[in-house]
Amino acid sequence: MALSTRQVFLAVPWLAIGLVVASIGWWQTRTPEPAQTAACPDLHVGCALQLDGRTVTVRVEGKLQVLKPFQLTVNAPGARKVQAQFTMASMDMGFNLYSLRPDAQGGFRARIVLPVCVSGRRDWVMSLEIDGRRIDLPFVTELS
Ligand SMILES: [Cu+2]
Repeated sequence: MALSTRQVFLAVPWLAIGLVVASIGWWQTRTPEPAQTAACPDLHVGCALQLDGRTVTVRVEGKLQVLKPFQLTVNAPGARKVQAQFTMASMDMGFNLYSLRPDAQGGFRARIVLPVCVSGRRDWVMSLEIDGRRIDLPFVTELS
C-alpha cells in the first residue's frame, strides 16, 4: 500500500511528537553526575571547598533573599566554565541556571535572583558546576 501525500502530511506531526517524547525520556534517564555536597555555614563570609584537588572559593554579596538580586562570586583557579543552578529538594522551582562570567579579579560572577517558593520553603541547594564537576551547597534564604 502506497502512502498518499495527505497521509504523509498527517504522519509528520505524530513523528515529531514521538521524537520529542523520546528525547525527554532520554534526558530523564541520563545518569546525573554524582554530586558531592559541601556545607557552607555562612555564604557571606564565604567558603573554601575542595573539588578535584583544587580549592574553590564561594562567596555571596548582598542579602540571600528571594526576589532580591545578590552577587555570587566563585574563584576556581584554571576553571573555564562555571555555572550555578538553584533548586529545592523534591520540588520543581523552575529554571534557575546561571552562567558565571569571568571578572577582573580572576574569579567568576553572576547576579542571582531567586523566585518565591509557593510552599514558603527557604531551603535551597546551589549546585555549582565547574568544568563539568558538580558540588552542591545547601543554604537557607534570609527573611529580612
Ligand atoms: Cu519551593
